[in-house]
Amino acid sequence: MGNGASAGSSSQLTLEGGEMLDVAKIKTLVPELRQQLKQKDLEVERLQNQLLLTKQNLLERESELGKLKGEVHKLKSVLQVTVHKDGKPDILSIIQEEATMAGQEVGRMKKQGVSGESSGQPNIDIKHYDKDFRSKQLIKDAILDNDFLKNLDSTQVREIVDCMYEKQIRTGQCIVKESEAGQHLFVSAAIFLHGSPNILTTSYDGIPACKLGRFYACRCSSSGLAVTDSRIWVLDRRVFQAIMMKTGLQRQEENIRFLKCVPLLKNLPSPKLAKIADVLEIDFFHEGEYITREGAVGNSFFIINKGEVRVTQKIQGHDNPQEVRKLKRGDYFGEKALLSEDRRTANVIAMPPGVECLTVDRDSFNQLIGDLNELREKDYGDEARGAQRSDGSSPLEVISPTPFLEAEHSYVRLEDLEILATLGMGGFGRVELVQLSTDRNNTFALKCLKKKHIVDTRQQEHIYSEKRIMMEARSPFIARLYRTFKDKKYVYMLMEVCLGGELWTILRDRGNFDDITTRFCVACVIEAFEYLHGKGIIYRDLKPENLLLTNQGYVKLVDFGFAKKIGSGRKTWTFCGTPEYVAPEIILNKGHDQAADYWSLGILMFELLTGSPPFSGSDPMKTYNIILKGIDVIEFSKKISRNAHNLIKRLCRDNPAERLGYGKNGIVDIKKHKWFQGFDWEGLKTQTSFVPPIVPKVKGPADFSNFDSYPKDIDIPPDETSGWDADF
Ligand code: 6J7
Repeated sequence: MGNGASAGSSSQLTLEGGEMLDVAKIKTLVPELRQQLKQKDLEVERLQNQLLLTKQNLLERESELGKLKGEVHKLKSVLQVTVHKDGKPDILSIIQEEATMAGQEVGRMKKQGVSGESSGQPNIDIKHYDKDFRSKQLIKDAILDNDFLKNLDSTQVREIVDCMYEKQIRTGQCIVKESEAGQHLFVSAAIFLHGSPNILTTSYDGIPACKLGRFYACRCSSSGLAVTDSRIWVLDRRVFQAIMMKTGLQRQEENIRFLKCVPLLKNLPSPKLAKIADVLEIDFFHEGEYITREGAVGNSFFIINKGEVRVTQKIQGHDNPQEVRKLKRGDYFGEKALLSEDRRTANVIAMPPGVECLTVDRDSFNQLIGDLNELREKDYGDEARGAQRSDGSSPLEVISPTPFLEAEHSYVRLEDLEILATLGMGGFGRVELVQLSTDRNNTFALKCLKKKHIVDTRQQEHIYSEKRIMMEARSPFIARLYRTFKDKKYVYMLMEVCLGGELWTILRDRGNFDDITTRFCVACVIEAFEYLHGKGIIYRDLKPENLLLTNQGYVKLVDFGFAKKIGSGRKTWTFCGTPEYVAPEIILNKGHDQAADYWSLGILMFELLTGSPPFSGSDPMKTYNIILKGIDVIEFSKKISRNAHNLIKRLCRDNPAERLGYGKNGIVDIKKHKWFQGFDWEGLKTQTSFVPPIVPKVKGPADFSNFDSYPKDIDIPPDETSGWDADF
């Protein structure tokens, strides 16, 4: 009996409050009470189940909340990069940007890099297909009518025309599948295409913009459906790349071959000749035409490729200019106005049947040729008429530091690492802050790359290149890579951690940086570039997202996924970079080199000073179109000082060879620019006498508070066991 009741007489029970209960009556109640108890038990069970469900629901909600937080962060970021010139966010751009990004990689909020497959030299058979004159003309017209392709030279256009093959399509056949990355270029003649109403609504005799978008390895949201049986001309993307590469190399080789025959230049080292070959323009002059006119302002230097010229001058005692000499193939002229005068000192006139000259403009001349002694000491015998000499200075060579390799942190094993937080994430995987279980003060950044994603996006070669370059790099302005691991699902990179956070996050929170902060950040990047370029490496993915702050506030370059060792005077053709930051020669597939990094330096300056990059469209194709219009059409905000404006323009020249940094002094020319006047380069290099403009608060080796928070990883990638990573 419980505490609350006592036995009264034999047939009665007395409850605590004095209430009397008849035992016989109770006995009759027992089954009913049992039944009630059972029901209560069932109810408890039901409630417990409900509680469990709610808990599960709660967990799901928590995970959703995490995702939502990511989305909010993403939207915030997109807002930052799509703010219009009037300072107001462009909602349409945001939506489109979202759509574009969603098409490429869910969950990314920062500017995202794109890359063609890392195939290196495409080993492709360039096959020609017979076609009649009308078809050839049709394809050619379509090419010349396209904003991108019209920039190609005639040899390239001819090759493309010859390599296109015919394909029959049936009514209703989908020409471009929604999910297909751009593998083909189509020229559709009198074919009616329709797809999503905003892009393909009408007939095309040329290349629809979206097809070209696919061609440039980005996606778009439209499909092309044939509404009648018809024919299209097709070019495989890899053949296009091979053509661009072959013709680019051929042109460069031809120019170099010729330059080697020019007595003035024949002793120059090959990398220098390659650079000169890059800047050459070919100009044709009809017989009798004045190529230079005495007394006129002159800005070009000429080398005769075909034909002959007459040189005449005003001579005292003669009414008319007198001929002083003739020049032939391989001879040059026009240096005097560039060296000491800005006016021409003689007339140079084309002789019959006309003359073809290789022309170099003033900037390129000064950077690449102007220091040659032969030019500076040239004496035409007309000193009495005021010709002057000027002194030259010897070019500064960039000395590449010897790599110092050491097996630092080689003792660390993957299983000794404990994850503390996520520092960054993307489609590739995540970067985790990890600590050594045996020494908690020892923290690292562990980049975990999904092998399946690497294989799907054909980035194997880039990953190896990233490893090679980062393992060897020893610069205070480049994050260290200590060692790598791999398992069935991931490859891992164990890297130095920079707990000051991403420059991108700080820029997002502050809106823009002042001149001093920007100068400091750009200077750190220049130091990193000087180191890399000295080793023949191009970086190709500069943007605030790839710059981290150390605890002291110095800037380090991270993410070498697109970096490549090309050597000196060489070019590469793989499409690489982040749309807003890619240089025109990359878009146009002309072959690119270190000069593409100088372009991106100008873009970085602009973005840091204003908060958004100068060239930005609602999708990558629009961005590329804006880039091709050039920096001159971009409005510069008042936030950009006069000197900064000047430097940006000199870095963002359309012609790579004209960019500051590409000349004979290399990157030193950038360091000497007025915007850097008084800047303590030595102090920066040694990281001693310098107080960085942003000194982050970092409480300890495990303090990740300077990074945004990321949702937990719920996506477990499948195993990838093809073996491509055997040597990783
Ligand atoms: Br070729 C040649 N011969 C002469 C000459 O006798 N006197 C001068 N002043 N110039 C000569 N030239 C070339 C020289 O490269 O003609 C070019 C006219 O333009 C001159 O350079 P420029 O003064 O820039």
